[in-house]
Amino acid sequence: MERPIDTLIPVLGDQLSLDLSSLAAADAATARVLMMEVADEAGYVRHHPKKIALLFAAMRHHADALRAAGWTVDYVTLDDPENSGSFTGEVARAVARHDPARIVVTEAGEWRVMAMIDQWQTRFGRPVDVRPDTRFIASHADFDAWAAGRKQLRMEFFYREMRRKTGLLMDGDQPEGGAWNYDKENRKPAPRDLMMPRPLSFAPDAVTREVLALVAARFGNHPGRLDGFDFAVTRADALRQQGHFLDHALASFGDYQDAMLTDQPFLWHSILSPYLNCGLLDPLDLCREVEARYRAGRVPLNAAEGFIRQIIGWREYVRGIYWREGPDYPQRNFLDARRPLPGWYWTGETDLHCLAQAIGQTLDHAYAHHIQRLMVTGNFAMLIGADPVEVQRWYLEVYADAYEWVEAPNVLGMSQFGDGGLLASKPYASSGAYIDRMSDYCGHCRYDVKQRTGPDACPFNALYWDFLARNRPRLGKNQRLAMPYRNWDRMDEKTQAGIRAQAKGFLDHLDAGGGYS
Ligand code: FAD
Ligand code: DLZ
Ligand code: SF4
Repeated sequence: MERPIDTLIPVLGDQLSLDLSSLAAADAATARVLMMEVADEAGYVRHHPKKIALLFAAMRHHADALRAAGWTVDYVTLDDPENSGSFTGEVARAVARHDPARIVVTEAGEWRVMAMIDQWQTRFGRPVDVRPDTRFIASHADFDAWAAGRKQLRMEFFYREMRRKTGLLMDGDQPEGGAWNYDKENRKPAPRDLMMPRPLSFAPDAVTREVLALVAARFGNHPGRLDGFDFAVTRADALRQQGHFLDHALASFGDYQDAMLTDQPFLWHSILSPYLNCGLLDPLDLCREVEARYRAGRVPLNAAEGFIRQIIGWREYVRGIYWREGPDYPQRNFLDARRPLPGWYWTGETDLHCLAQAIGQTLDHAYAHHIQRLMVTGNFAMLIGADPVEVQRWYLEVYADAYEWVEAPNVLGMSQFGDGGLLASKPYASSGAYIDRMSDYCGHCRYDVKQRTGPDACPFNALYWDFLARNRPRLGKNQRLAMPYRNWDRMDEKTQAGIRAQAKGFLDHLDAGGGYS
């Protein structure tokens, strides 16, 4: 006789791990796992079709993995005629089906979904046990304890705590090699003639092909290309991509971390964030593998340290900030920026070559690497004064790795300075010179990166100075901007007026719907 179900375990689309805390708190013999493709999640922003396909295909394969591990899974597909379209609606139907004594769920990755879960106990009249997400290294309490009483929450100091906590790249209580951070060695422009690794390509199986047909039919009008979908959708394949990165790209990851090259979207990056964020890969396991390669003498310290810092430093830190700052954090707008994003952010049709590259690759692959996100699309959006809520929505839509906990601090805090300096000590604003130094983009561009004014001048140049000038009341006292403000003050009035007129001409053109295309 079948035993009654005592525990319902909703497993969300970014919780695709067999080591999930909710599973650890239940007995497979008397629990029912609930996985659900729901219209609300797929539609709360216009996610890139590749992102939805990744999630649905990975969810369907994960349901099989759970079954193979002994769990019984109710899986609700998007096209199930009974599908209510929401997490709460599907939990309600599962409660009605199984009448479980309790619900156990791993905490959600964002405030929006936590607000839903918080209502379940009252709504369903039974205990709801919300377990911490143990896939992260720092718990909320760890982060709050670190942050308490500090005037500034700088990533670097948090990162050192995480090194100590995990023991990664430690030599006793000292950092391996004598320094905590080798970032200075990680700023080389990429040479074109080196053999560049490409991420592995995974041919869709029958399950994934069914998802692709569903996504094409339901979300084909979302921005981004679905064709060419070749993400890993199982843990085994995600581990293959991890191994491929460790073997072929990690050694150069540090050196070329900030580099950009025309028609080379991936360079020496890992392309692992979509898998880390949905649960197919484990961040700490990955870091231990990276350390092992360093200890075996297979990769240099600047590469291993640089990579580990991104995961146990930045990734954990932005999550800590997101939960600490509360649900209103994404609404902040320190620079009072109100301009809509240009329509060509959704098409890539612009003659600013750097933006055409970063946006085009994003629409093709649901991926761009960090410096493209920060110093091209993010920098440009901040320089033109784009509304940070709109900028965040764009990032949340177009990247396969985007979930609010990681997207919002990166976009609002790091890239738009929308939190006024909580996360970044100064705005990541730059003229065309930075892009020219770190890429080959400017050589392919119709604009001249050396000119500030005139019809061929690189738009970033005038926009950069105009950004500083118009935001002086808010930024003028920032010590880290003292030098650029001094340089601006050294220019004569006529030069300043020419630059500002150039920027105004460009912004007027954007406001009139001009695409520079
Ligand atoms: P690699 O360059 O190989 O780095 C290794 C890993 O480090 C990544 O997989 C990621 O897990 C982690 N990592 C690196 N930098 C960060 C960071 N700043 N914050 C968190 N994790 C980091 N990352 C996301 O996962 N989701 C997002 O929605 C997202 N939005 C971003 C928006 C902006 C404006 C910026 C500037 C950065 C954003 N990032 C985001 C961080 C970073 O750009 C991506 O994690 C990275 O590009 C993913 O590609 P990769 O796996 O090849 O990374
Ligand atoms: C991103 C996403 C999408 C597109 N669709 C689903 C879905 O149908 N079902 C699901 O469980 N999860 C989905 N997700 C991921 C969720 O949005 C993610 O689990 C929450 O953001 C966590 O707070
Ligand atoms: Fe971008 Fe300016 Fe370089 Fe063109 S010249 S690629 S617009 S930075």
